[in-house]
Amino acid sequence: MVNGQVNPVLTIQPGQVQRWRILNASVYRYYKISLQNHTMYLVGVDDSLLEQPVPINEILLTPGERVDILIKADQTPGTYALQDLNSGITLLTLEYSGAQTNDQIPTTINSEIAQWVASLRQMDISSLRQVTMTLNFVRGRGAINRQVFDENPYILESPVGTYEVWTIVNQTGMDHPWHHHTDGAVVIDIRGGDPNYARLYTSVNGLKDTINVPAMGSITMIVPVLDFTGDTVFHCHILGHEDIGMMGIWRRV
Ligand SMILES: [Cu+2]
Repeated sequence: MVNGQVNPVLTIQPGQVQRWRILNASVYRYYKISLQNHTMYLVGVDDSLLEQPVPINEILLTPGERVDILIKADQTPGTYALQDLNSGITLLTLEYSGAQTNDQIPTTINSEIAQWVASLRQMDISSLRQVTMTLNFVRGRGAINRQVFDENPYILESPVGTYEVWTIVNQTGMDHPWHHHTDGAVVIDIRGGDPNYARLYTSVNGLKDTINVPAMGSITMIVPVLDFTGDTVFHCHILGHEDIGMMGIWRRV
């Protein structure tokens, strides 16, 4: 369903550009989204806008991930399917309708955050605190560093005003969408899984808080710990895994 409806129709004027903000609000489904005959222009990720639109033909969206994309109605007027390539299901139908117009895809998004993220990618990470966290199943429960949340939660204490490098290692045979609250992170390495996903998110200058950790693979990110003291959480965003304990406490001191 999209906005609570099965295959709704969305109209677009010929020549019009629309901005779509897409959230995967499913409990566990992974979508690989593609719009028939149309290029999608990625302009935003979970927590920030990019410096310029990135043309893509498909994008993996795991539970909790968000993307902002631009769509231009530059094809023969008709109807086109927004598809999930994983299941073959049509999620939404785009229908050309109304008067011709001629919107342009902007060449720059001009995000100050993107410039800041670009500078973070230049950091000497060897001088930063390195943290490794593992995702596991233990006795049928979910765990981080083999600790189940409601039994004995793993607690990571991070000083506010610092940057840390986190590596999340998936020690299970299935993917898990990692999610942490508060500050978004700069993804610098993804091992395993969809190579397009890894290439995209290790290169775009955006802040992410939900990143797929491939089965038996890993992700590494620079985490700014800049605002807010207190306790928050990180967890797998497959809700069934979070519910059985694949969650930890992030204590910001
Ligand atoms: Cu999971």
